[in-house]
Amino acid sequence: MNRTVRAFCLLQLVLNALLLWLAYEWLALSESTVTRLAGSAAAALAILAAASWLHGATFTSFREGVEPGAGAAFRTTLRHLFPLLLMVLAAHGVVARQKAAANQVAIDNYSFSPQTLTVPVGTTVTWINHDDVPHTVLSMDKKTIASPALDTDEKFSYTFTAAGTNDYFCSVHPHMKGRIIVK
Ligand SMILES: [Cu+2]
Repeated sequence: MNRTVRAFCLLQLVLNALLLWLAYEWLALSESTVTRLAGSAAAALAILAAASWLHGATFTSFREGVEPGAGAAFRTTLRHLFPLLLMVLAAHGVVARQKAAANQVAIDNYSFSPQTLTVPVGTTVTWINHDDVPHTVLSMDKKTIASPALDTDEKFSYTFTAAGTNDYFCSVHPHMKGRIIVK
C-alpha cells in the first residue's frame, strides 16, 4: 500500500464514520410531527446514498480488475448492504437502549432508583413502577410533577425544561423520596 492509497483509505474511513455519526445525531426514532418525520426520512435517504457511494468506492478502489466508477461502487454496496444495515441497526439499538436506561427511574421495593439522577435540560425522565403496589411521583409543591397512581409496570414521563434541583416523593408512601438534578 503506497502513501497515496493509505491516505485515501483513511479519508474514506473518516468520511464514512462522519456520515454515520451525522445520521445518528439527526435521526430521532420518535418524531413528533409529520413534517419532522418527512425531513428525517429525506435526510436518512441522502445520508444512506452518500454512505453507500463512499463504501462502494472504498472497496472498488482497492480491488483489481474492477473499473472504479459510480456504477461499480453502487453494485459493491448493494452486495454489502444487508450486513451493513444489520450492523448499523444493532449499534443503534445498543445506543438507544443505553440512552433510554440513562433517563429512567425504576420504582423497586418502595424506593426510587437511582435516588438522584442528573440530566441535561430538555431531558424526558421516565419512571416505571416494578412493585406490585401503586406509587406516585409528586414534586414537593405537589403540582409541577404530578403523576397519577402508577400500577405495576406503568410508566410516567416528565420533561425537565429548566435547570435546577427537583425533589419529589410518593404521595402514597411519603418516605419514598427522589431527586432529579437538571443541568
Ligand atoms: Cu409509593
